Amino acid sequence: MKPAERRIAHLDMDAFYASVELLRHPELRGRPVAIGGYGDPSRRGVVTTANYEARAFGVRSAMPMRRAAQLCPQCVFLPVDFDEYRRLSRLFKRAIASITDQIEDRGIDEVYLDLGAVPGVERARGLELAREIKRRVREATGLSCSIGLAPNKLLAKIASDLEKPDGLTLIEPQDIPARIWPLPARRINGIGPKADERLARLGIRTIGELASADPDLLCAHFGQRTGRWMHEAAHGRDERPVVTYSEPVSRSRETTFDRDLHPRHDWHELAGTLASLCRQVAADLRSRGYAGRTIGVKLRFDDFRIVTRDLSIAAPTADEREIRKAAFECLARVQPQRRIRLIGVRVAGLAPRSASAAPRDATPDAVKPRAAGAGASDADSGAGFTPSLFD
Ligand code: TTP
Ligand code: MG
Ligand code: MG
Repeated sequence: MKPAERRIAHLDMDAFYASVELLRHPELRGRPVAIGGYGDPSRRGVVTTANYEARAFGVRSAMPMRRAAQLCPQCVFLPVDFDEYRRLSRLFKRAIASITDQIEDRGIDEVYLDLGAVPGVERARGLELAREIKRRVREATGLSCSIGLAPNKLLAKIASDLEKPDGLTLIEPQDIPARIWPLPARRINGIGPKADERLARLGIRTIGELASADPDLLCAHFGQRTGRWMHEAAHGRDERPVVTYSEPVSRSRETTFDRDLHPRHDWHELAGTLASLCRQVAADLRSRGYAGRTIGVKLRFDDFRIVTRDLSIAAPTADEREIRKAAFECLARVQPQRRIRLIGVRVAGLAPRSASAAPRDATPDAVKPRAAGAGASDADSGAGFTPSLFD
């Protein structure tokens, strides 16, 4: 099929963690709400997300909680509850799976769908089907989402963000000049802050400016591959297929301490936290049916410097004790010169566990566990999932 004929949707839940919290705290509806850390802005941690009421005050993902409280003193802060977000994530993906199995899982709150072969897609250029998907998601979860419809993933992803929350946006090739070109270059998934800055230095700020830039200039600055890709992307061209299955790369958990810990004097607290993170990662792996060979530890010091150490063991494991043993070996290889602000554990080199050890709650085929939780590596989400991902 020619790319122009495809009908791709990108679906992204609205203010996901915050909306899930509002399901069980309906009394907070209409008030500004931010989710992060312990839910206490006087303690440390960053905002994972905020509802749209809080965003109106400038509260944003990845902002220190304290800063959020300054911007919006009446904001209600709630702690993160990944298990609950994962549960709702499974629910909304299952609701979509009742319509199509052509689902690419892109993280806890978003998916790409290839709607090309779904009955009814021809009606209203796919809008009717997209409305039905939104209806089913809401029915299954009580939550709203935004959908972008386009001939490819690149445009669908940009489109889903254009009318948030509860948006539904169709972008056809002829809409590109009017709707895509005025947007900042950063809206292209894959152009991060660094590339954006380098583009700005070339005088390129919008996607339209990128589209009209000389491809040779782009190649000279960013290399052949990236330069050519930027040129194509700015013209809304993208032929990547919807990939319905992929394995997770790693699982990780990390936590920021309330106060910076002294590596010797606060050893008990440090070791206790590391052990608890190992327990969480092990449980996470087991519930998803994965085991990993490479176990790593990450420390962030009070000067924000990060060190990581990892080691690989002979066979993949999801065993808490084995993970803990390796994690403490990694920790012993760090010579901390400063106080410790954050500690994290990661298990990588994942493989599905043997059939005998398979999880009871296997996810439906179309929604394999990849990136279905916090901390999954997910370059496409653009989210970073800072609270639980190694950078
Ligand atoms: P997003 O889809 O980026 O954001 P969102 O769903 O909260 O809001 P929007 O309506 O703009 O889509 O991320 C999904 C969830 O991932 C979000 O609810 C919380 C989490 N997250 C983090 O933990 N850290 C981050 O830096 C970001 C951006 C998101
Ligand atoms: Mg979202
Ligand atoms: Mg998202």
